Amino acid sequence: MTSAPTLQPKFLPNRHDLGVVAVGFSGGQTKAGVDAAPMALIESGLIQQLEEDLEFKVTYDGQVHSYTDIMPKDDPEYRNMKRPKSVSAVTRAVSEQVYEHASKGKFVLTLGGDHSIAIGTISGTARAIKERLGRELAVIWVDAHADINTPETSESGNIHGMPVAFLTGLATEENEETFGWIREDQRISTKKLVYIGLRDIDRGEKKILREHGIKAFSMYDIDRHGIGRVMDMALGWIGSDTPIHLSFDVDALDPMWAPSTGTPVRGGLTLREGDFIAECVAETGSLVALDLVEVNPSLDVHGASDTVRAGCSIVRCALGDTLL
Ligand SMILES: [Mn+2]
Repeated sequence: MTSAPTLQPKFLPNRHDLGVVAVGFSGGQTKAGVDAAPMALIESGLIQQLEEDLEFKVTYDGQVHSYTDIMPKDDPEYRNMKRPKSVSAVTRAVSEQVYEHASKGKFVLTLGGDHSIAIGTISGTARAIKERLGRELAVIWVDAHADINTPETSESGNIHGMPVAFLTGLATEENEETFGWIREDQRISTKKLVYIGLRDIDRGEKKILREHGIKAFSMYDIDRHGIGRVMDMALGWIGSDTPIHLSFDVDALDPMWAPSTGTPVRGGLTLREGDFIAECVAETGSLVALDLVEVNPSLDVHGASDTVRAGCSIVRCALGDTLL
């Protein structure tokens, strides 16, 4: 049983206003099906639960965007990136969609899609928060992977492994058509970024994390300290006066709980640890935006409904649902 949260958000004028963006995009990686996630989440009743149980006033245009009209016909590999123009065009459009809600002071929920779309969501939130409040945005990235490869360090060339590099300016581009559209006010600082749940990091990424002193809590830290202590440390690092964007990759959960995802890695978060992370971030009152990405209902069809349910639960927890 769910009930409406009573907490007043610190950085949003009205706790009831929620903008939803449904991004049916899979071009940041090679497996089909992740574009069907928004519909699967919505069909399982997610938006209805947010409206009826959590008393949100939801602004949603009623469509899962596929961006076919802006997809370039010709999109060869460039700097080792696969489909660079497509991902750039889509994330640029997503950035505008998210900004549209965030600039009006709404909480923004984005349902993906693969994790490349976070280039759009976080750039949109960062820009709106800077304009509206003159503050920097913090990002909590919950994931099995760090997604911080530059085009040059990436082994696969899949852009869903690079969003954090573009968002922090570790990877840059001049050309508008290939992420050159990302401006300074749309970026985040490596000092305001915190990872939770990491367990599959590429060699180049390890070097980047170390060299830039990026705060990261791997599964080792969760085993050592417990998820409660890890959340205290993660939120302590960000501080209580900074708006937070939570980008939640469902592959952070152990495949036992969320098997239907493109790059599952064993040894992950339990279902409760995933919900607990979202609950703790919600309790701060600082959360202004949430992404839920990488649910792929076509992979491990037997586990698809479990994965969708886990995703819905994380969203409800981040939006203030509590057990009691
Ligand atoms: Mn990811």
